[in-house]
Amino acid sequence: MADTAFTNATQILEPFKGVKKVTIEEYFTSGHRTCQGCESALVMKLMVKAAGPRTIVLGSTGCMYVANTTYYTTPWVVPWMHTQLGSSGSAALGTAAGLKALMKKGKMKSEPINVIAFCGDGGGADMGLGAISATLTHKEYNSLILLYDNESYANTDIQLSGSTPYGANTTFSPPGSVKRIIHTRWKKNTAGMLAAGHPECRYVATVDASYAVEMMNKVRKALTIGGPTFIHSLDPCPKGWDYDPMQSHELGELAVLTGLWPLYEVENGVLRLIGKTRDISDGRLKRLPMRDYLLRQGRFAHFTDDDIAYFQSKVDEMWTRWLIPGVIPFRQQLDQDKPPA
Ligand SMILES: Cc1ncc(C[n+]2csc(CCOP(=O)(O)OP(=O)(O)O)c2C)c(N)n1
Ligand code: SF4
Ligand SMILES: [Mg+2]
Repeated sequence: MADTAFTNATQILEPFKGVKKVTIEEYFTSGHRTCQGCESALVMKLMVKAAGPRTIVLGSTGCMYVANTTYYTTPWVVPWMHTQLGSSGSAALGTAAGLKALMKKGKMKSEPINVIAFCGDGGGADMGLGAISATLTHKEYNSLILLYDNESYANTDIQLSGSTPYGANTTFSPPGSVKRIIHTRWKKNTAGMLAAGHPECRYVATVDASYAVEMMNKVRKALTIGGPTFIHSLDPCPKGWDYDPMQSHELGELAVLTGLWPLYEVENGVLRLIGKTRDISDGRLKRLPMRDYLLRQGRFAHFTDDDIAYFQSKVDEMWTRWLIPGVIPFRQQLDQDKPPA
């Protein structure tokens, strides 16, 4: 529920109780030029559908800016503004503060208006991380930052970002005959980091558009709860991940079913695992092998069995050794870790 004690009013957006209850109005329509099968475009559509018409959308440079505002065309029905690549956090905070000031001075009607700023993984998890962090410390302003993560700087032709998975073939990490794996770093844990480090932020969640109703309900909850909130979405990208566009939905599901992309929300400091992720955690569902996920994508086509085994072992580690499986990576020291006396 919205807490109006320290924020300007938020809209009360009740969750959609099943797909048949989802509203039919669209606020991200035709007129965009994203690739066929682009999950990030679907995320935009679901995000603003969940938010409704009294919404301002701000977006940093990247595919979801460029392909959605080609000259003379745009799919946005709600007010929309572009902001600089690393500035989704600043844009969210500035807009929320501006609205609040105008309403306070009586220069604009006092009413709840959703402020959503989106960013890509390059713009959000790398370049704009500082601005997002700052925004998440200002509990007096309502805004949602949604990071759509296609795991590369896609708009400039698939350069690797801090969110690119281990070993993936990107234009900055092409596999060669001498060195097969160029990108050797594990993906940054952005949502876990932001949830753990921002005590004033009341809501952080991970989403996946293959679970669309759940995703929209998390957007609705974030906007209702008030203060600064953050949602991280994993988005299959046919161009960057190199697969047939018709597999986008299935790949999104596989990311969750393999345990690679845990779905959770942290609300007022309480963690809740969601859906299939909770089933995995409670032992009702066995994680699918990473092989199924990796070998459907051209960006991992150079992987040997050893590479797949390594990737699998790192995902297993997330589930067996992390302090909170899939969410908080460090763990307490165990007796066997201690060096011999
Ligand atoms: C300060 C700055 N540096 C570089 C660029 C060039 N640039 C435009 S879009 C983009 C990629 C952004 O990647 P990401 O945020 O992941 O969004 P995506 O393109 O993947 O949707 C880059 C590097 C820019 N616009 N501004
Ligand atoms: S490159 Fe990827 S994120 Fe960009 S429009 Fe195409 S599918 Fe979408
Ligand atoms: Mg990206």
